[in-house]
Parts: sequence; structure tokens; C-alpha cells
Amino acid sequence: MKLRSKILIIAGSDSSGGAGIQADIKTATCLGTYAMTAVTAVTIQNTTGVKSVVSIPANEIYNQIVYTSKDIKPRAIKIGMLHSDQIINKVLKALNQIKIKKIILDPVMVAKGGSKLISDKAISLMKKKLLKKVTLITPNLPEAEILSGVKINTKEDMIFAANKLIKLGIPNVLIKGGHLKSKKVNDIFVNKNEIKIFSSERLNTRNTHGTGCTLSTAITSFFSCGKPLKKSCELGIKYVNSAILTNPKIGKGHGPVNHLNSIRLNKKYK
Ligand code: PXL
Repeated sequence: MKLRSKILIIAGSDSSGGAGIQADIKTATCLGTYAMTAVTAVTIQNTTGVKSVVSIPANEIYNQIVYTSKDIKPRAIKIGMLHSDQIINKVLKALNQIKIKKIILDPVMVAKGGSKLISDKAISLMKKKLLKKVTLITPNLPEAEILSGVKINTKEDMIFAANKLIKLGIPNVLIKGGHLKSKKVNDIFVNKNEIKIFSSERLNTRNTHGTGCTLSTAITSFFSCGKPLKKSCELGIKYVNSAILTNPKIGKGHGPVNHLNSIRLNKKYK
């Protein structure tokens, strides 16, 4: 397979390999995309939970973004864990400098086991400044509630919350419905012209660690190849569903998904 595109991932490291920048690199690679990275934090964790989080100095995050992009220009950017206001400020400065238009933000707030991955100050700065810079945001329900101020219990609430986010300056919103108590999972894509509901079977497993990271990077990969944004969301959801369905059942807690579901090993390596 030939390389299809190049992306830059700004996110935190997950030592267990299932979420964060590890999930992002695996996803991009398995979808034919070259992945560059700017690491924002190092989390020490396994599938049973987060032990600790170590920050990378904000200036070095800025340098990773600017220096890397100066050499190889990414076609799109995915942003994940940004846990402090200082980091958001530096990422904003770097984004202004490198001028890449396609930016997908996964507003990471809490890890699967419940550990908080962002400060309150960072959330308010994200709302005030970062949201205006992105092409698409992909919150889950709790994140959408925090960013929009809307309590979400139904599909209609999801659409209402998405429209509130659009009023904050984001052109496209994909709210993920996995946390809603419904038979099917409804992920809702909204912009000022349309509303599209992607309905998937609910897959009954606790091995969903890293699904948010995987989805946002899959969307970024497809979008960076030139596919339209809504189509990129549809394909991203398809990739994540296959990854959950074929999850390898490893670890004692919330296990990872199967990023390899999209690829077949060439005969010469068998
Ligand atoms: O899934 C959210 C997430 C994002 N980024 C990092 C994480 C996690 C969850 O554990 O560790 C680094």
C-alpha cells in the first residue's frame, strides 16, 4: 500500500497503547496515513486505570508542532489531550503559525476509568479560543454537556447541544451517542446546513478503551485524503465499529480495540 496522506497528531501518550497518541498512530497507519506527532503529556496507565500524568513543557509542544510541520507539511491535524491552559495557549500560537486549515478536535476530558485529563481553566480556554479554530469537534455526551451547558438525555438534546456548539464558532460537530441509554448508538453530525444521524448496533463489550481517539484520528485520516467531512465521519465510525467488534480481549480492565481491522499482511511476510 502506498502512503495516502500526512497528518499531525497533537495528543497525550497512553503507556498501555490503547488510547492517546498510540491509538492515533496505529489508526493513521492502518488507514494509509503518515503520522507525525506532538506529545502533550505522558500518562502512566494500564487497562485498569491511570496511575499518573506527566506534562510536557508547553514550549516544547509548540516546538514539536512548528519544527515538524516546517519540514513535512501535514494535510490535516488531529488534537487530543490538552490538559492545561498554558498548553492550549501554546498550541493556539503554533496553529496560527503553521496555518493548516483542516483541524479535528477530540476534546478529551476524562479517561475510561474516570481519571480527569484536563483542568477547569483549560476547558474554559478551549471554549473561548480553541473552538473557533477547528473544523470539527467530536465530543462524547459528557464532553458535549460540559462545552454546551446542555443536559443531554435524548437525540433531540444532542442536536440542541450541537447547535449551541456551532454558535460558539465551530462549523461542524459530531456528538457521539455511546453514553446514551438507547438500543442503537446514534452519532449525530451537525452543521448549519444539515443534520445526519449515523446509527450503529451497540456492541456489548467493555473493551472500548481508546475509541474516541481512534474515531477522531480515523476521521482526520480520511479527511486529509480529500474525502468530504461527513463521509469521513461515516467511514471513521465504520472503522471504529469493526475495531470494537474484533477487539483482542487483552488486559484486565477496559481493553483496547483492534486497529489492524483494516489491513491484511502481505503474503511475503507470512
Ligand atoms: O480516550 C481518551 C484519552 C486520550 N488521551 C490519552 C488517554 C486517554 C484515555 O485514557 O490516556 C493520553
